[in-house]
Amino acid sequence: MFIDSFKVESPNVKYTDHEIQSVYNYETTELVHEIRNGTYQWVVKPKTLTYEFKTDIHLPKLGVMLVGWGGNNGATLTGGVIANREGISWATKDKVQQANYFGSLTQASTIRVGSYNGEEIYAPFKSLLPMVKPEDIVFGGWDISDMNLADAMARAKVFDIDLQKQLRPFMESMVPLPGIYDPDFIAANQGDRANNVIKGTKKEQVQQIIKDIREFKEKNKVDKVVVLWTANTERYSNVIVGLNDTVESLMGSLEKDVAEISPSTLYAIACVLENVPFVNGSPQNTFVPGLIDLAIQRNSLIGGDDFKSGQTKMKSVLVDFLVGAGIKPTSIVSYNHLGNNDGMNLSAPQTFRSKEISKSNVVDDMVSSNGILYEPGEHPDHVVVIKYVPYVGDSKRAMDEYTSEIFMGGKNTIVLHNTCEDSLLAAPIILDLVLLAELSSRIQLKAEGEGKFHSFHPVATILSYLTKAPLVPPGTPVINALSKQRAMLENIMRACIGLAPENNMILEYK
Ligand code: NAI
Ligand code: DG6
Repeated sequence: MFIDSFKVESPNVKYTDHEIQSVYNYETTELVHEIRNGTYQWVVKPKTLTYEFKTDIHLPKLGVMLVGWGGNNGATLTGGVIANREGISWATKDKVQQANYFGSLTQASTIRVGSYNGEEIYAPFKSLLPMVKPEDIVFGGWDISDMNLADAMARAKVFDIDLQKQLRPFMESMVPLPGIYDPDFIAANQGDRANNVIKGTKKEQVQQIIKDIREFKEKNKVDKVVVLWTANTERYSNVIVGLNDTVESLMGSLEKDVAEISPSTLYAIACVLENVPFVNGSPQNTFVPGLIDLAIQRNSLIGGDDFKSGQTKMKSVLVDFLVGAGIKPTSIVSYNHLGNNDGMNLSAPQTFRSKEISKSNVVDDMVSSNGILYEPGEHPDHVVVIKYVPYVGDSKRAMDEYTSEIFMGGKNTIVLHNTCEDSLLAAPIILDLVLLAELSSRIQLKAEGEGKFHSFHPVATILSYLTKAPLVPPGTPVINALSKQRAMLENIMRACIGLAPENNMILEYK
């Protein structure tokens, strides 16, 4: 059974006019490795830590500024939200299609809230905590191409033509602001697109981005802005001592107009200086060490990297299942071909390399979790291939072959073939990223013994369900397994309303 909303009644939770306060007992373990009876032993000690959470329930008017607004993802997200807001439906060859948010964790998934008369009761994920409605977001952003969003939507060839016709009047007047263009960081084949660029030194470019954010806020009367990079994948920038390894070196390099600071890092610097959350949806190392330190210093949210939309999402489910079932994946080969502008940009070796890195490291946590299957340091062979095939446009083909060792030396090969519009997978993820980034900025917490409430660590691990290569604070484990990432997010939100984590024990029926 499905319910729309619910309220928690508990001594651990209090709803006031402006916030939800909760007290939450975090059940965890402490490990000790010590000599007992003359030999080293691992000892696991259950431990309970009490946390307090408070969530501001005032929903801000939210502005979302996309870097790469006129790209396939930017145009698809903007059009999709407008279609939902306006209640647009359109004729396809199959049926009359209604706008929806399928593929969005926050808008289209549910959580279990309990059992009622022997029936499982589910509620919308978004009912856990007050969240901004997508239709209330004001969209804007930058693009190195000056094409308006209606034409960008047509260029993307993602939406059905009947939908495009209905969206056009809403999107024609949306024109991206000039962006920071540096041909050294993206493929040479993008040069023809760059007719809308910010001139000047790198420092002046950062100042322009800050000015743009302020003017956007002012013009649209928004309370908060989240900036998200959905522009072309860049090559990795070199991380060099004295260049970008500390806050001082990064800011010093900015003053000196050093060439190796990438456009994405420049946008991110602007956002951190302006205390505006910045999320990176592409794989490049925007968050060089100096930038991460700057964000930590200024307590400004950063999150990323690289949307986890299709093939990798499947991988982080399938490998988790295989390893969790005691089956040993030994070879994972992932091909994709696509024909959109992203595919064209990724046809250059240096930008492909960024994507190859983020697509390749996604099974490490699952592999290292099973020392029965894998020797220390042992990994499955893992190969990632991406080819640009213009004809298929945004409709990406992903083919995967997983070979595993099973019982008594047997081999098991699973082959997957997935065809789907890449931007229709990415757009709902972008929506979730900005909504969750905004929500997380309204949550404060305090562990027992801590004097004051504080926000989450500025490196937003809470977003990791949505990214291929979750950015984590130094020294924090990276979790890629999708079910663990979802549980982390859901359980933190449950803690904010004084609910225990979903434990799936269903003891009441045992
Ligand atoms: P796209 O090529 O259609 O759009 C990118 C846009 O960024 C273009 O309009 C381009 O003009 C603009 N741009 C490039 N550099 C810029 C800069 N420095 N400042 C402002 N604008 C700039 O690509 P698409 O398909 O929208 O993908 C966007 C990004 O998202 C790519 O990096 C892609 O790898 C990444 N991504 C996409 C996924 C998907 O499922 N669609 C999943 C994971 C990541
Ligand atoms: C080719 O792989 C294009 C990429 O931008 C992907 O579409 C994107 O990284 C999505 O990857 P995945 O592995 O999540 O489907």
